[in-house]
Amino acid sequence: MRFHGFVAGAPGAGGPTPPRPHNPLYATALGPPVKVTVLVGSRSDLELAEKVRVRLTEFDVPCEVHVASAHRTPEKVERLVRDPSTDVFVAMAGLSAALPGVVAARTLKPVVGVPLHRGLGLDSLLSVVQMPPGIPVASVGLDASENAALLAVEILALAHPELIAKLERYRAKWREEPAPTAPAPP
Ligand code: AIR
Repeated sequence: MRFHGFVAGAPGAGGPTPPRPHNPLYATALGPPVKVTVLVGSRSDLELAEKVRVRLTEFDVPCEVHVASAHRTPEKVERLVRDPSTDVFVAMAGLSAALPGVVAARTLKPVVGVPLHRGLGLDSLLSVVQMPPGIPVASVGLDASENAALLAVEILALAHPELIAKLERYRAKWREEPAPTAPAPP
């Protein structure tokens, strides 16, 4: 499974997939280059985007972070969505969080949406989750940057099974019992 810059509604959509441009920057231990592109609606969201980037880096998954708002800089969003070297998008925004849905509307690649808790919480959560039929966004919980990164890795693992062992090791950490504490002195 690999998507090669296949953009919904783009000229040629539905026809043969164009070849993926080789970008040595993204050639990694994973073999064929992969890339996750993280979009955030504002500079004020960058801290959570950084958590996604750090987690992806632990999995050796290259990642780019861009500030691009569906409302303030829609042309930039459009341009980034058309990047043929992106495999999975993670889109994060607060308030009226249209960003994940707007990205999903312009691509057939998987989009992981992260509603950010900036206002009520419910505002961004519903904006990301309540997509109309036909344009799915895989939403994680409010501010759940960790899960967004892991979901992106799980999607990539479908085509890059070498990621599965890393995911298994990560899961195993959650099963580890805490080290027994020494009994309190009498
Ligand atoms: N936002 C930016 N453009 C559209 C939306 N929904 C979101 C950002 C941020 C919030 O508005 O994702 O979480 C507040 O942005 P700022 O720049 O005022 O801090």
